[in-house]
Amino acid sequence: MANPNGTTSDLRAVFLEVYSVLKSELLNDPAFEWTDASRQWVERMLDYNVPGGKLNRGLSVIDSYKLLKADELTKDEVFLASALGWCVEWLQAYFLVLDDIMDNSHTRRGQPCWFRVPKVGMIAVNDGIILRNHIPRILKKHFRGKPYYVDLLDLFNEVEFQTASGQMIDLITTIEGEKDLSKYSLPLHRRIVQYKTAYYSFYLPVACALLMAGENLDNHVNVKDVLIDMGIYFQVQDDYLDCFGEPEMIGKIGTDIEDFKCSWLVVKALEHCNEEQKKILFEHYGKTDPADVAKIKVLYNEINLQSVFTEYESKSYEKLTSSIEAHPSKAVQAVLKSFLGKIYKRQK
Ligand code: GPP
Ligand code: MG
Ligand code: MG
Ligand code: MG
Repeated sequence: MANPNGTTSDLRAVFLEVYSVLKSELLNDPAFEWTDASRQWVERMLDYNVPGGKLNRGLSVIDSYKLLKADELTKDEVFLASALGWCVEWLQAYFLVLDDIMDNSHTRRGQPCWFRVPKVGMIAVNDGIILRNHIPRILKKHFRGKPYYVDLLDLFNEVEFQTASGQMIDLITTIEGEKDLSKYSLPLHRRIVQYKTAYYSFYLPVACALLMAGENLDNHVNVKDVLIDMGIYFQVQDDYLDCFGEPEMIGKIGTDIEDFKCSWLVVKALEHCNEEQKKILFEHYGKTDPADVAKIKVLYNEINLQSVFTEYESKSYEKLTSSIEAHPSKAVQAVLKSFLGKIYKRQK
């Protein structure tokens, strides 16, 4: 039976079973002399940070592989596609644990950010490193003999580099004493979100499926371009939800205004406001006092940013759909449409 995001609940259950297998392999990894306490720490850290999200990225690897194969998958193929899906989710967990420290966030997936859990604190930094190091261990155990093994390792390395580079631009625009709203523009926003979000969230899952299907990634540059545009649209939604989403729904409390982020909302606000409103933006954006944040939110409402976003959302959907339909392969079209269907008008 298909649920609203198009993934069968069966598939989700199978996917979660693979999580248990991978976790148990990592918890019994002979490369480390485990004590009960160390094993328990890693198990709790994994359960807290890896499986609790929407799992869209991970499940997309299996969905995409199925569409590319256009054939019933063997048990072995389902396991391998799931393992790759979990590598993407492990990467995401690693990024989120560290991103929440850097963004000084409070909650994630409806619970306190990992570094805010009592007794965790900055051990979370090392946990992030552990999460990151689990990926090549999973790949080595299950893909070492595959002809695409080296390409997989290279893909994860490249995408991690791209994400960290995007994160760096995201962060250095907010340095205390150098905050300058007049530097914020759509091209800067695009550059940040392309790197910090689009490669790992959109290109990576599909690239994993393509490699598993025996494809050469160099032959799929146009697929990559569409996925990058989809990832940019996804991060604009994330920026929008940071301010206008329901924390209970999105599982996190927004911090972009306080953090002086180059969010799509502030870029659009700069575009749409008059001189007086601009003064308010310059004076109150990037301050932690709730009274300052409230002034920014009032201004966003005055200039009707919600409808600017709705307009952007439908335009993006149209553009993405026509780029997808221009693709020669029906299987690839199906992969891209399935991905777009999962995120269009998302509320979380
Ligand atoms: C999303 O930014 C980007 C990431 C989570 C990538 C982090 C990269 C690292 C190298 C740590 P965001 O801060 O808007 O996400 P969220 O709103 O979920 O906190
Ligand atoms: Mg963040
Ligand atoms: Mg961030
Ligand atoms: Mg965000």
